Amino acid sequence: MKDSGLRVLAGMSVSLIATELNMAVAAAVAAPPAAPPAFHFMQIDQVIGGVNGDTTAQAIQLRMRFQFQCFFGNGARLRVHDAAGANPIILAQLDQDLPGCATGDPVLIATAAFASHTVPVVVPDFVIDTPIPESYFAAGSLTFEDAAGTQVYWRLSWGGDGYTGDTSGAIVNDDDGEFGPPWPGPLPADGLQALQFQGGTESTANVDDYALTPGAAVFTNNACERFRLGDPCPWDCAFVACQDIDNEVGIVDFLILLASWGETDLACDFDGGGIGITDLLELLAHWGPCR
Ligand SMILES: [Ca+2]
Ligand SMILES: [Ca+2]
Ligand SMILES: [Ca+2]
Repeated sequence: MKDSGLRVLAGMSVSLIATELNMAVAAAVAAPPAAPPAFHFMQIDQVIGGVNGDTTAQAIQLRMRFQFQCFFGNGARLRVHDAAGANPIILAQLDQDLPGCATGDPVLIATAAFASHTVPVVVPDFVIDTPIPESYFAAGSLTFEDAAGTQVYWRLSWGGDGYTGDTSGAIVNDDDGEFGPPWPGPLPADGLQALQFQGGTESTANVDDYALTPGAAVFTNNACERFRLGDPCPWDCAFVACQDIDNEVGIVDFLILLASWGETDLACDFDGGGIGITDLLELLAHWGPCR
């Protein structure tokens, strides 16, 4: 009886994988065919300007909107602009191809000081050499663009009416090329929350597309490793694909724990000795968002 129940649940997790594969295929079919493999179909997924007031600790996470968008060797960069859209500063040059190249794969760019705030210690894909100045926090604009700055592929502006600069960007990621109006608040820097993309697959307007994370943010690098700003949350142990990482102890973690019953050396084996009843009970006891 137990075994058949496990088989049903394991089957459910296989069907989740199948759903992921179908979505990946659908996304691949929907992808515009003309552009060569590059980095154009990219969104700014999550940003934090400081951690608990430490404004030297900054991180930006990108997300590939389609597959084959990991070819940064072609030359990309991140820039920030002040409240008037002027005085741009290059935060980071993204100048090497990355191995993770599927739809939804993340790219993590962080300052060296960000490492002292994450569990485990962050391993970013690229380093922010020059952080966003504090004077840009009230209102400003972050752009993901090619290395020459001739094309802005994604733009996140903040500060509401306090930002008076350019809000435009490429139509490959926003149908009308208008990424504004800006998100109304400042760039978050005083706590553990990040500004996170909430929209669909492409940009409509920053004001509608972004919100603060409900709790402490979790950042993910291109190797699918998670770095938390809050307390450790080992029960958020499983995902089918990198883009499933959700900072929540939920159904995916539950199903994969059951499907891996008895196995060792897996993340959901919290107390060692193979995945078993104590692991299951621990997971259930911590059900819900990681705090
Ligand atoms: Ca738009
Ligand atoms: Ca989870
Ligand atoms: Ca165990």
